[in-house]
Amino acid sequence: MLSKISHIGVAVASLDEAIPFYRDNLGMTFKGTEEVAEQKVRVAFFQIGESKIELLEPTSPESPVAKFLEKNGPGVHHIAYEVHDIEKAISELAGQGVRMIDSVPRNGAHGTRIAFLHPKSSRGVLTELCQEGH
Ligand code: CMX
Repeated sequence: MLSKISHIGVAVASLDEAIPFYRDNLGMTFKGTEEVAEQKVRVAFFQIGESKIELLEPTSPESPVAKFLEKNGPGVHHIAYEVHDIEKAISELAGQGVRMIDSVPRNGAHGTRIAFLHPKSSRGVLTELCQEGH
C-alpha cells in the first residue's frame, strides 16, 4: 500500500527564520514555498534523496499546526507516505478499524491529495497518506 516516505513535516513558527538552516547549514535543495489554504499552513519543501522535508508555518491561530506549536513548540509534526491509490488505502485502513481523520482525500501541497490517520491509531505519530497528481 505504501511505496516510500513522501515527506516529513516539521512545524515551525516562521519559514523565513527556519529556511536558512535547512538550505544553508544542512545544504538541502530548496524547492520553494506554497500556501495550502485548506490546511491553514504555508509550507517550504526541501528535497533529500527520494523524499522531502516539509516545513509548516501556521497561517491562522485555528491551524492544527498553531495548536501543535502552542502545545509542543517546534518539531516533527507528521510523516507522510506515498500511495498510488489514496481512496483504496483509506478504505483498506478504515476497514481494518484504523481511525482516519480524513475519510475523503483533501488537497495538499503541489497538487497532491492527502488524508491523515489519527495519531491515536498510529501510535502517537500523525501519519499522512499522499498521492501525487490529481
Ligand atoms: N503528532 C502527534 N500527536 C498529535 C499531533 C501531532 N502532529 N497533533 C495532535 N496530536 C495529539 C495531541 O497531543 C492530543 O493527544 P492527547 O489527547 O494525548 O493530549 C491528540 O492528538 C488530540 O489533539 P488535540 O490538540 O486535542 O486536538 P486537535 O484539535 O489539535 O486535533 C488532530 C488533533 C491530529 C486531529 C489535528 O491536528 C488534525 O486534524 N491534524 C491533521 C491535519 C494537519 O495537521 N494539517 C496540517 C499539515 C498540512 C500539510 O501537510 O499539508
